[in-house]
Amino acid sequence: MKIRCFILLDVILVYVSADPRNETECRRGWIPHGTSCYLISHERQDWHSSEAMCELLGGYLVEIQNADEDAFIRRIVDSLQKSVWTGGADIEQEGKWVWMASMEPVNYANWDSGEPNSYQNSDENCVDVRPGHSGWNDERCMTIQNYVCENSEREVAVIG
Ligand SMILES: [Ca+2]
Ligand SMILES: [Ca+2]
Repeated sequence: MKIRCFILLDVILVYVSADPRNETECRRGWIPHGTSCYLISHERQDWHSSEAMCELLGGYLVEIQNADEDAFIRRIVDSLQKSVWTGGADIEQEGKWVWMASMEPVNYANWDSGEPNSYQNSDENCVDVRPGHSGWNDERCMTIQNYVCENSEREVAVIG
């Protein structure tokens, strides 16, 4: 019985590795990292349109939950040399930062020094990551810029 199980497992593993999506672990154009896949936009949108675009593409605006994911997004931004929207905002309650797709509070946070500052009372309610900065910034949501989508569809190979 035990042997039969192992044979069955082998068959499943062969089948899984034959799945074309598993070779890249993410859909075409999406970059794998950790347990997620990421898409860097070519075009620029305000925050709300960025959120809508990510949804349309089968994801959500990136939610940065830990230092590792933060460093990954930082590398993207620094190589792109462009600011990108994340899914963080304090739209519903000033000063209460939330990842809007999951509605999870921003527990891990890496604000740039002096941020979030709602610069000159300009109502900066959306979180972006800017090149050349080590932390995040609050920015006016109507600012047009690039964005990063995330989805959790990454297929991580099972080691049997
Ligand atoms: Ca995430
Ligand atoms: Ca700011």
